[in-house]
Amino acid sequence: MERTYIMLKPDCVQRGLIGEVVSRIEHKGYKIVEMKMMTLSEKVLREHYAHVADMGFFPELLDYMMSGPVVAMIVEGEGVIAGMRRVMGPTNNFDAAPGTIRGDFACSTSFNIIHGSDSPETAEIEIKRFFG
Ligand code: IDP
Ligand code: MG
Repeated sequence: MERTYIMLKPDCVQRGLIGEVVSRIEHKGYKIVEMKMMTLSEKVLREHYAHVADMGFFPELLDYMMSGPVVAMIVEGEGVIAGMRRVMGPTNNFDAAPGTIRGDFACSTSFNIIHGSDSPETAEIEIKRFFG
């Protein structure tokens, strides 16, 4: 069965939205097969966000992602990688429609509640990165 890496970001935890977001994932019918709370190091974040390291918002992204603990998960289901991206909504805050997690809860494009792998290749790498 397909697996993806999902991470509830520090704003999700700080705003008391863990239950709400986990419940949406479960209600969709996906299965949470691993879950842990952790605080991320700058080293792992520089790897995880290497594709945006040249962007102006990168220093702010590092500070945000280290501002508190995250909840890391492996989520399993048919077509779960693309499916979770649809449940999450797109990166751009304005494009994230109501009914999606980001559309309902994200205040901005930077502070956007949740991460989900964007392809089978990245899912495999990210599951290894955060779960070994
Ligand atoms: P994704 O999280 O939807 O896959 P990516 O393009 O991989 O989006 O970007 C990683 C993270 O960097 C985003 O989730 C968001 O927190 C931050 N980010 C991306 N684009 C912007 C932007 O234009 N302004 C501020 N932060 C951004
Ligand atoms: Mg991404």
